[in-house]
Amino acid sequence: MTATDWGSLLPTRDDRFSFGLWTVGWQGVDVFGGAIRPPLDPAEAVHRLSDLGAYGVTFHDDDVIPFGSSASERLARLTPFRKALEETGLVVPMVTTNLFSHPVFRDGGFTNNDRDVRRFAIRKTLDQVDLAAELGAKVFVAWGGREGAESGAAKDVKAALDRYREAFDLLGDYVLDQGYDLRFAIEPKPNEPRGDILLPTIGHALAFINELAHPELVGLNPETGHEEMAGLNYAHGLAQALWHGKLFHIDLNGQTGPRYDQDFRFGAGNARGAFWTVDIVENGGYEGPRHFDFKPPRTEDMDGVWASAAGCMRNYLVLREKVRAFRADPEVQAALAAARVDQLAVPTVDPAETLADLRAEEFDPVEAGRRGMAFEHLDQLALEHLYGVR
Ligand code: GLT
Ligand code: MN
Ligand code: MN
Repeated sequence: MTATDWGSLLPTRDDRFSFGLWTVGWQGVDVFGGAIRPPLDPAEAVHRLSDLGAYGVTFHDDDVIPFGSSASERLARLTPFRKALEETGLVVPMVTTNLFSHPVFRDGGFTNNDRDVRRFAIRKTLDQVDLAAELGAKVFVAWGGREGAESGAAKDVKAALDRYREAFDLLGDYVLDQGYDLRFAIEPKPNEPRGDILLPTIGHALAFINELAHPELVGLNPETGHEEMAGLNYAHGLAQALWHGKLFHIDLNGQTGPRYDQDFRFGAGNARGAFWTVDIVENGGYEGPRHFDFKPPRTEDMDGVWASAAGCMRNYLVLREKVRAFRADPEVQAALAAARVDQLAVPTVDPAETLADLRAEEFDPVEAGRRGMAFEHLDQLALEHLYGVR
């Protein structure tokens, strides 16, 4: 095996890296302080991301068209953005609606207690669905950041889920009526900005999708940090979403355990988790964009923002090399065999067998109980690839 030339590992369009406009455009407003960076023009973001090697940009309606814009203002904002896309060849693989920033969404959009707000949220989303179709986006993300509660009696959770389902059913009907080639991807998150958010994990969202009128139109957009905030294993969550055929999109970033939503650049935070994330994304059958949803820390000026964005892609590529080397390593293959990983693919009972056959089988649990699984050696090999000593 030839040694990797780490210096020449640069992102290309074929890697399909995409970024939300709200990521590099985040001005650093947080709970404790206001903006520390200037607003970023969407067209400039498109050019800078293109220069860095991205292939796509994604955005909320409000990221390009300020809330409350008239039809002429809308056009005036969209025209230079479209021009930047044409000039760079960047694509828009996904878009989404902002149903969380304006005060009107203080209690959420689709599940707001106020019916007029819910109706407004659906109208706002329909407008963005039309724009999605126009720009060729294939995925429409639904992050229900404000769909939730801080207190008990304030939210009838079962009624909220009825309204949530109603919204997705209406949106699904609309996409089918219009003949749009567009699917929805729910993005779970356990908390923040609400005390508790509805559809808090991948598992909750999967169960919810099964109750919809058009479940085939709705899948998931799991985010690294959102699963890890709940102490969950992101790579396992991705694997289960793939198993259900529901991994429509991904939000890659970095997080260090259960605490506030850190949105670090991808590869920062839980590096071991990031290794297994790249392994499942590359080898598990996911075919969508490698989308980064991170927040360049408030310490950074605009140079730091672009360094942080470049770091997301570079860390992905570095980990992809390490995952490939791990999978190709003959010692790893021997360790996988010793750990009997392949045996799990064999059905437990043959189709030709009966349960009577199964029950009649001789088995010595004492002897079988002495067998070690040899997982530690296998995991050590993975860590040595990750640490760069193999
Ligand atoms: C917001 C949130 C993200 C979501 C975005 C899509 S907006 O920044 O923190 O996780 O993916 O609405
Ligand atoms: Mn996200
Ligand atoms: Mn996040």
